[in-house]
Amino acid sequence: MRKIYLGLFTMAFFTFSCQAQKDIISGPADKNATVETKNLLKNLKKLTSKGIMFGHQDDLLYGVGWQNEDGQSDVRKVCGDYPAVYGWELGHLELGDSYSLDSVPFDAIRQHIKEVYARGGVNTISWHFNNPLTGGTAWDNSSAEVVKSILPGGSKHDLFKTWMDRFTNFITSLKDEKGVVIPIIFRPLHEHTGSWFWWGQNQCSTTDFITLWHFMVDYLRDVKNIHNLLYCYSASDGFNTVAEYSERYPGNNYIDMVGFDCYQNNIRQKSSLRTTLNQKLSIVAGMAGENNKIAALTEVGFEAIPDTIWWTDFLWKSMGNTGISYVLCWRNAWNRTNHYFVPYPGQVSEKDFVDFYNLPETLFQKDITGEALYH
Ligand code: BMA
Repeated sequence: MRKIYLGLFTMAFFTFSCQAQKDIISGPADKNATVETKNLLKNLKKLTSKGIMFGHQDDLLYGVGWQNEDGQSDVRKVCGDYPAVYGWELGHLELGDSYSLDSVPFDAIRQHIKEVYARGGVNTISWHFNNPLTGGTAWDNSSAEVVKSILPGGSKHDLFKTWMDRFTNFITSLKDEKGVVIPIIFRPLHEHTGSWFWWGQNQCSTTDFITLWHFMVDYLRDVKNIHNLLYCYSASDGFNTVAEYSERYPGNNYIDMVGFDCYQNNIRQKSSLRTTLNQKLSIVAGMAGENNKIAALTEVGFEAIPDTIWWTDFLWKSMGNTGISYVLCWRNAWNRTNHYFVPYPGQVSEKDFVDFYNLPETLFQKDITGEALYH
């Protein structure tokens, strides 16, 4: 009997200490998140049993051959429905500019975020902010001192706080007509496992990266009282194990979603990439499940989509069985030749995109309208 008690006690202790170590939480990382933000997280989790939401960067702002036309969307032109998820990019907001690094007025982004929220879609934000130490772009990876310089005590800390304040002003301006602040999936410091941005793997230590993440969340959440953000940890695809993927994970109290970005670069790569993408998504979805988080393919694409069956034969086959929440394809630039990642009418993968749209488990706006994600 004593042995049984001892065994039970050990098991209970073990379970407890594992949980304590992982600090599994049920709601958002922000305990004071608004009701709508809490509901969004809860409903996103629920929705993973139904399918994978389709997302597109800058979908309503411009597309191939057009720019700034009300109600327009390349996704809608091709399949008759809007995406379920929209990515928006805030690079240069930190400078106080009124146009983003992609020449988009921030006012237009704000307007579209409101429009998406009003019809029950999901908004996510990335931020290619400039290099605060050198004054270069986000891609200026010339110095390994940048992250340190913006941490408390660093020479650029005050400057960085002014950037966070500008971000705060933008985020608090995202309100519906009743004054409800709109929930946003915030995906800062993305692709940090690569070394092409100033916050990348070779540009800062693990400790400094995590300290920066903590500073940003603490500042927004506890100092600025921002409570409409879900925080997304989004690596690049250069990892092979969960340990590599999680090396700079800021902890369960600082993260709501986990994902990574992955691009196909040539036709020959297709079958090997399909296999590895599926494996990596399974790793991340498994890690999300264990930590009570949601997983996503936060950026994906094959520039100019030269593969006529890319959607059903590559994308769906790589992710269909992984239980992720959403997939986001990158933008269809109007001012950069062949820089597009979803089809437009007449594009070679158009028909296959419609087949992808018609799969019961791909979710677009019409599939999620009834889900009332914010309620
Ligand atoms: C990149 C490209 C760039 C763009 C940047 C930020 O992948 O699309 O043209 O400036 O994203 O949106």
